Amino acid sequence: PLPQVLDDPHEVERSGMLNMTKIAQGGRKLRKNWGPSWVVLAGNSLVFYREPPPTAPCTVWGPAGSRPESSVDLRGAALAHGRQLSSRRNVLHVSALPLIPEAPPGPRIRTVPGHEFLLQSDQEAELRAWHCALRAVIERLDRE
Ligand code: I3S
Repeated sequence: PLPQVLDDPHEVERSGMLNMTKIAQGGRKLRKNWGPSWVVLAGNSLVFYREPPPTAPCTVWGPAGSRPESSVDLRGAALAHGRQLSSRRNVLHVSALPLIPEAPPGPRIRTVPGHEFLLQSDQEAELRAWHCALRAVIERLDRE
């Protein structure tokens, strides 16, 4: 059967399995808890699911009807290397506000306490591709 794409106007720009840990929530530091996550980049959102969709092609959202574990708005998000924050290799540090669908568009303040995640892959090329894709989206949103 064809994978069911969730009802969303945005096209998925990138999706895949990454190791992920949230390190702060609402500006409050959290204890690390690394685990695999199905990560979806679409529109202005970065969405994390506990599980990939059943057929796991590279262009769909999480399992149909499943709730994301977390999602953030990439408008005003910050991206940095995570090497100071982890002993793992190929780590990316993402800071962003939680996604609020009703939030009005417009510039965000970068220092608002938000969520912070570390994303990691043992494959350097994979993490680099995520870094490029996220940077491109954040830069595009900054110009909007
Ligand atoms: O930044 P930290 O505290 O060195 O992160 C490590 C710890 O969270 C550790 O768990 P404990 O909470 O039981 O100490 C994790 O198992 C490690 O993976 C964390 O470090 P890395 O370097 O893997 O991000």
